[in-house]
Amino acid sequence: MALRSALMNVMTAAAEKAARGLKRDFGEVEQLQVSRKGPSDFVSAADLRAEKVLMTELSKARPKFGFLNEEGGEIKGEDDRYRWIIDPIDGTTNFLHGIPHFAISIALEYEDEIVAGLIYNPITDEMFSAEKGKGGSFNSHRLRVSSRGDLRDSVIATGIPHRGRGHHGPYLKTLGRVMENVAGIRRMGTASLDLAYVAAGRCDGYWETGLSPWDVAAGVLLVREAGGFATEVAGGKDPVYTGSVLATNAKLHKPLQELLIPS
Ligand code: LIP
Repeated sequence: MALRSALMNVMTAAAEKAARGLKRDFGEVEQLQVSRKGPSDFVSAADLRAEKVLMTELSKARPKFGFLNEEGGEIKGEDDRYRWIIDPIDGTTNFLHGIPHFAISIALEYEDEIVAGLIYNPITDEMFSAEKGKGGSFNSHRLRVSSRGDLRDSVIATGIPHRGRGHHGPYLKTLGRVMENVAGIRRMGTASLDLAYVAAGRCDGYWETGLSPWDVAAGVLLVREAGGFATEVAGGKDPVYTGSVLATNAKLHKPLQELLIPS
């Protein structure tokens, strides 16, 4: 495995620092679960705290870069070619319910292109990262998508629209078509980790719509650097800003897309 670049060192250090606070806060949420008021105010505060740590650490190392954040929105940098796109807790609903499946997601954009991405689950201590043109890594292994070519053997992740989000009827029809043709469907609740799992070959494909750039910017790069395809569901090249994502290993893109959008 090649030595980690200076840029990746910066991203890793920021994620590890934010993760320490999130781990403490997650322990607290597990306690708050049983209280009547529930932990939602506490979780919003944890989200903001983690975002602040990420911004402080990333700005210390790269003071001129801007930000696009889930919590704080867009902050212009002195060098407008570079922008961090960060989600301090992707999978907020899981976090809020004490489910240990959430992640910090950090992407770096250079002149409108994602050039580096890192996704870290602080609870499992699994870190997935990639740089454009250099491949990716998962802890100390090389990231590589699965080689399954038959949908019948494949595990496909998705995001199911919930209250107030998405078109439930059409989604259920699509899901029905996919269900009948695959070995298993997973709805794990964290888009960045769904993409990281495709990049690591744990899942063979993933689709979801209605997402935001901070949910997917890092993960899309990871999938591509791991030898997979990441497009919009309809095939367009901009999953990050349309929030419509179809990510698969190298063989399943067309067959899965044909189920999602039947001709
Ligand atoms: C979440 C995504 C998840 C999606 C949720 C939500 P958040 O991001 O990771 O896959 O289904 O609706 O968008 O809000 O936890 O950062």
